[in-house]
Amino acid sequence: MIVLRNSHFVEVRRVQLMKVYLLVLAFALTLASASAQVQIMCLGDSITKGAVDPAPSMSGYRARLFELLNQSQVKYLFVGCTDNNSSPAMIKAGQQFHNGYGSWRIDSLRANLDGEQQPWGDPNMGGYWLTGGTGALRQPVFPDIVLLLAGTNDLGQNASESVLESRMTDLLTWFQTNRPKSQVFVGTVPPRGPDKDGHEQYNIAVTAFNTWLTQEVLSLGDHFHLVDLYALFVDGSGQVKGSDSSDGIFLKDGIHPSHNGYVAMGDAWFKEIGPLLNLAPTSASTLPTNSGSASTAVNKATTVGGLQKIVSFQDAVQGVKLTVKGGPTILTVDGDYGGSGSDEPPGNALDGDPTTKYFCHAQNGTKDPGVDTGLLITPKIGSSVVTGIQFYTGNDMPDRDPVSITLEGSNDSGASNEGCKNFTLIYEGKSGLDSDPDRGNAGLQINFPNDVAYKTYRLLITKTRATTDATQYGEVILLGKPAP
Ligand SMILES: [Ca+2]
Repeated sequence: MIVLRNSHFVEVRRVQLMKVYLLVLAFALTLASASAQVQIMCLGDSITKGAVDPAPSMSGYRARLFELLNQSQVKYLFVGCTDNNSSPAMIKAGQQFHNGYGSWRIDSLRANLDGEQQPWGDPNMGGYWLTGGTGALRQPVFPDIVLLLAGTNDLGQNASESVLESRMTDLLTWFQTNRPKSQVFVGTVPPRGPDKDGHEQYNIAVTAFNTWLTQEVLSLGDHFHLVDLYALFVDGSGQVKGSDSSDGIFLKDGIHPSHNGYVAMGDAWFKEIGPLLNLAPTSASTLPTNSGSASTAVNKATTVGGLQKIVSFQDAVQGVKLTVKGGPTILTVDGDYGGSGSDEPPGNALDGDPTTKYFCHAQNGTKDPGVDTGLLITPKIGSSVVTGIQFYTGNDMPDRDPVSITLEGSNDSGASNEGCKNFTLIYEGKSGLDSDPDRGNAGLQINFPNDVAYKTYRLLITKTRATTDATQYGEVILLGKPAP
């Protein structure tokens, strides 16, 4: 009996290895003729594999990405160790490979980058997906672009916040350390719903995870990029879309996207990797890195935590000082801001670059320096309903971080003039920087109730972390939706 089981195991193993060998051989041959191609690895679970509807959404978002990449005429190659759920067109074009495995968690994906673990569900095709090895009959892979979507199964198994975060940090830092030239695009995890029991708790957890993930991705530097996939599946008020959604984007079985949902995901990935591909020269090995800093990720993200960015570098912005909620505006002048002269002006808070800060040391003599200063912003997108805010810290001096704020709105045509006090309080409270996220990083996203649309916003700092010489912040992002 034991012998039979062993021989059966050996036979299974031999067949598996042969399958892997043939797969790798095909892969290697493709690579040999395609050294100038940008290598793209789709990495994740069943959503990456493409479930639950074989047609027309067979291959999930990969099918749409395949279509868009072909239209772009960029030379590319999907790389990975499995080819299941790939469409006949993808197979014909040699673009069937990926690393999407049904039911897999973040830690199981991580374990197979440089080792082998077959936890459950889809087979892992021998592990060592990135590092290769004789046991796996596989050469090391150096993808130029990694599209990572993981966490759905961890969240589904009720992993705690700390476990989720530690698993994801482990996976992302593996790429940072071992594939430092790869550009890693990380998707926020879609919600569940809307029609099954237990989704409410899951969606609270997924929102918390995505908020953390946003900060984590930005903190890892310019090779890491956030792609907000969660946002695709919620409506303007943050509710998970149902099968009656007007754009056909919803979660068909409560977990996996509908056909239109997969198409939207393909569009979202393509939109984010496009700028890199357009810049890509003929050799993938010299794929340029982003210049600047984490700023690229901030610039390119148009949604954060499911809400749309209302502000941008194109907005009209002025500094404010000696101003309290409900009171008249006093505008700053050159000399009220800037470390030396006026080199750190109000616009630095909206330029999409966390490394450039707005530094304001105006003071009224009775309160801490920097308190009662702020910004007057008229967003270019026009009237909007703001329901969230997020700060990025400056490059130094944590004591200068704003920790308490007020946000007011106005539709007065003179709202940007000195002396205007026709403002309505929208939010008063914490800035999201109570816990210092370290320098140049995002604080917590603060959400608040509001259903009134305004054209101009007045942000005032009411408390800094400690008494010091000024207040400063790298970025401030107002979140919400354009007025209907
Ligand atoms: Ca800035």
